[in-house]
Amino acid sequence: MHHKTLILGACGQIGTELTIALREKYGLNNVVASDIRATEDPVMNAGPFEILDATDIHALEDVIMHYEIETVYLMAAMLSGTAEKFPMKAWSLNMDTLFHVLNLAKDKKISKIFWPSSIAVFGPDTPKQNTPQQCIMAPSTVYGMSKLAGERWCEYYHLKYGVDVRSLRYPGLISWKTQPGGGTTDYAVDIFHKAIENGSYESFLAPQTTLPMMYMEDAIRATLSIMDFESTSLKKGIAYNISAMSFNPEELAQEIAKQLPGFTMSYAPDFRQAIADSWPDSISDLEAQNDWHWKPHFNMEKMVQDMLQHLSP
Ligand code: AKB
Repeated sequence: MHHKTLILGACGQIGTELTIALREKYGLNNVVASDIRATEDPVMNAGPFEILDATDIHALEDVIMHYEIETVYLMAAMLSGTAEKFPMKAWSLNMDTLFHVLNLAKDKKISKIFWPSSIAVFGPDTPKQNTPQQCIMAPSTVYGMSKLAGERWCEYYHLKYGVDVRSLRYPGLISWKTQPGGGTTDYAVDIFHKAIENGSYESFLAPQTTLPMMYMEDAIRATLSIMDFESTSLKKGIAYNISAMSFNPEELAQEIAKQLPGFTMSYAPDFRQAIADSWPDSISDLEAQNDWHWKPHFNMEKMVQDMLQHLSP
């Protein structure tokens, strides 16, 4: 079967691993990777790659028509830390690109969308522990507001126009292949690079700041699984909570030190502390378990082992 897929923001942290996974599954030529800048990365250039600004609807439509794209993964976005510095730019990037793909699906030019939401949809009044799928949200960050608004629009387009859009509320994602950029949970990736290079790390979040996290391998599996799942138990148009592990910088440092003796951590919280303080400590993914059988494979210990193994020289 000819199943053509386009990834927007393919060079980013999630986009890179999604490109690899989708090409393995559907074949190199059936998955078009795209990003705003050219890349020398052999991973991207192993199959079709397009330089594409996802805010440019005409360019986007041209690529979709040219390759006869059926499914779009919209991974281009500005994350929480950068969005606080450039609120208007973040809002237009995060919202315009979503409207473009939703409207293309409404006009039947594509048939399926994946759009990532985030734990950032929750805010300071949200229950902190085991946060349920539905509760008070009221995010206090620009990024969180764009994600919550995006969730509402996805549901609206699904109910009103029958658009097949699927979504997950990703926790902080930890990976070794590509570094994240501009997020509040980025410390949990940085720490591994610095631990291996220097044996020490200065955290921009305070020691007790607990946040929900997930290893990239699980996040990619969750993404492919929600996109493949075809049963009435799956609610389309809603963004599911998914969960794997929760820890704070001190606990992560202790686990790294167990596996990399001598590692030391210091703390210098910056503006991202306030963002992290507004997010839950842990997430309940009961609905994802029930509706499409979600289950993570990696806990913190297994994740640390795998990260150190892949990043160590
Ligand atoms: C961020 O920190 O902004 C992201 C997220 C939790 O969505 N990693």
